[in-house]
Amino acid sequence: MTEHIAYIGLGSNLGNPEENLNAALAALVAHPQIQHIQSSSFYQTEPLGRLVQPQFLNAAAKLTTALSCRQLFELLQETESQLGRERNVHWGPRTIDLDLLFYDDQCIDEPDLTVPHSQLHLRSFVLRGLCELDANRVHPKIGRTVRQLYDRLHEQNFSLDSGRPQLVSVAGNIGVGKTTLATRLAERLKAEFVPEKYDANPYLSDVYNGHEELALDSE
Ligand code: A4P
Ligand code: MG
Repeated sequence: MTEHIAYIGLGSNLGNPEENLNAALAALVAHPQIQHIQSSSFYQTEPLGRLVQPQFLNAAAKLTTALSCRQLFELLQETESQLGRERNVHWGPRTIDLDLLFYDDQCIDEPDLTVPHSQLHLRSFVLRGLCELDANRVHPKIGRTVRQLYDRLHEQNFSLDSGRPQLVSVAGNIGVGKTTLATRLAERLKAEFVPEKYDANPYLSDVYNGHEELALDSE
């Protein structure tokens, strides 16, 4: 029997969140094909999302299982339903949310299932628990440890709006109009314009003084 290691994220902000997280862990450990489950501490977090809603209680858990990734995902969804989760408001308050964060080092991209969880690297409320469990675990797509991912967020959470570009980098030869293009894009997209800091670039003056071999470094 092949054993797999999976990590899940738990969240609740309705009813008694502590009881809800405990009930979810108990339901999972009671499953015959889940051998072992280890939970992080439970910690309170500010809600990410557009709605005014109560604070969340979040945690992460590590488990060993013979279930396939898809079977485990289905078990998480069943467990959510058993614990009274109703899917009505996207990102709204919920009795329990169980997200599949990692399943071994598998990368899965299917219409209803993305593993590693597509937003985990943007969420302190997920990474904090992962750090408690296994700070040196490397995200198989990003190639950074969960500790590195957590530290760079400074306790914040971010969301990706897939309908908008997140970062547009404008690169090109000197004098072709990069600054003009970037300024206009920033206005049009209501984005922040981050100009290159010319005076902090140690190579530029050398390039202008004829050291063409440093042109790449200057970029
Ligand atoms: N889905 C795809 N991949 C996965 C995966 N690896 N694990 C799909 C779990 N689900 C996955 O999830 C929406 C769809 O994601 C599912 O149909 C599933 O096929 P959902 O749980 O039905 O709906 P949702 O939870 O409202 O949406 P979503 O996008 O999963 O929200 P999140 O990402 O779970 O965020 N703030 C704090 N502080 N703490 C929280 O725990 N949670 C959320 C919900 C928002 N703000 C929060 C917290
Ligand atoms: Mg979810």
